[in-house]
Amino acid sequence: MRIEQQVIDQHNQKLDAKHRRAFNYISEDVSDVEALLEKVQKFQIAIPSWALGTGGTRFGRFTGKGEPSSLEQKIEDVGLLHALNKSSGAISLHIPWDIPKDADNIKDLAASYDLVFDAVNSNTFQDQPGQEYSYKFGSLQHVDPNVRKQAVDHNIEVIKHGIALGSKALTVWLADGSSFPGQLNFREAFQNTLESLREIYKHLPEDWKMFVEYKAFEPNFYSTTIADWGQSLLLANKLGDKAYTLVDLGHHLPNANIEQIVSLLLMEGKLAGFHFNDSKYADDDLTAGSIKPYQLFLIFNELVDGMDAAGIDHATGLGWMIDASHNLKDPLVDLLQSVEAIKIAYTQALMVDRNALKAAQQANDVVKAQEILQGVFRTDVRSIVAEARLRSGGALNPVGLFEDISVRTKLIEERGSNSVATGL
Ligand SMILES: [Mn+2]
Repeated sequence: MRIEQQVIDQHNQKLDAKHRRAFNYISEDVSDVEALLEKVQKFQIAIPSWALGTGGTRFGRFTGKGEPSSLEQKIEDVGLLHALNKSSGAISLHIPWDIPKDADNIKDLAASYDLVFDAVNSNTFQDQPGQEYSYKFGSLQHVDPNVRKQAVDHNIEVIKHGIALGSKALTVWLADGSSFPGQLNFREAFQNTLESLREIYKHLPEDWKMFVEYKAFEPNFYSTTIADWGQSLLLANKLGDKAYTLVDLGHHLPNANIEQIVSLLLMEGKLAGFHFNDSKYADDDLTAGSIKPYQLFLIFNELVDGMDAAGIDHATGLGWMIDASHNLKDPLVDLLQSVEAIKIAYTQALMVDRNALKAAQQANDVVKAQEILQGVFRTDVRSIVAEARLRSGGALNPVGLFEDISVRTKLIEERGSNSVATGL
C-alpha cells in the first residue's frame, strides 16, 4: 500500500486553519523560525526492521494482524511511515532476519519510497538453524575460539550485506556475559571480545563506522561483557577511529544520568549511534517520550550543545534510530508516536537560549538555568514540528490520518490476518 499525496493534501487542508493559528502564535516568540524549521525538516530517525511486527515478552506474544512477512513488506511499512511524517527516511536491517535476496532490487524498492539504509545489525544472541556452534555461553567473548570465529564471520557477512545496500555502519550488540558469579573470567571475556571486534573492524570499509552498543543486564543477569558506556568507550578507543559508542536509552541501570553520558561521549568524539525508546524500570522498550519526556528533552539539550561544540551536523553526524518493542499498540502507530516525541524534544533543544544558559552557569544562577530549560520544555512546539512536516509533504496529524484512512485494515486485506514478522 502507498499513500497518495492527494490524500495527505486533503487531510492537511482540513486541519490548516487550526494549524495556522497555533503556528503563527508560537512563531512570534521564536527567533529565526525558518532556520529552526530547516533543521527539524532535515532530522530523520531510522526505523529498525524488527520494530514493524508486534513485540513480545518472555511471557508471550500477542500477534498483531497484517504484519510484514517479508523484507519488501517491511520496506513498504517504513515507506508508509515516511509518507506520513517525512522523518523516517531510513531503515535499519537485522541480519539474518532480513537477508536481502537481491540487494539491487531491494535498494531500488527502498529508493521508490525515498528511503536509505541505516546501520546493519548483526545477531549473535540467538542460534540460527544449521549453525555449527552455539552462542549459549556467548559469542565474541566465548572461551572456544571456534565459536568466536563463527561470530566474527557472521559480522563480516553482515558488513557485506550492508555494503550491497549502501549502509555505512555496523551495530554490534552482544548478549555476552554471565549469569552466575565465577562463571566467567572478566578480563579474559573482555580480551576475547576485543580481539574478536578487532577482526571484524579489519573488514570495515574506509567510510564505515562500527557502533559498539552496551547494556547493563539481560539476557545475562550477573555480568554483561559490554555493560556500560565506560566499557564500550574502552573498546572503541582500543579499536580505532571508526569505532564509536552507541547509546541505547533503555540499556542503563535505573536513574543513570544519560544526558551526562552523551555529553562526555560527544566531547571525546566517540558517540555516533543512538537508540531511542523509553522505560520505567529497565529495558522496557516503550514508546519514546511516553514515560520520561523531560529526560528525553535534557538528553537532546546535551546532544545539540555537544554536536554544536564539535561542529557535528545534527542530521548526519550520528546514527539516529528507534529501538523499541510494541506489545500493545499497532507498531506503526507506536513508531509515529516515537518519532513525534523525538522531534518535539529535538525542536525544544534547538530553542534553548545557549548564551543565556551559559551566562546563568557562569554566574552560578541555578534558578535562572532551571527557568531557561523548563521554560522551553513547557513550550508547546507541536505546531513547529507539524509545520516542518507540512513543508516536506507530510501529514499535519500522522496518527490521525493513519486511523482515518484505515491503513492497518488495508494491510490486513493485502497480507492476511496471520502474517508474522521475523524478529524476537
Ligand atoms: Mn539498541
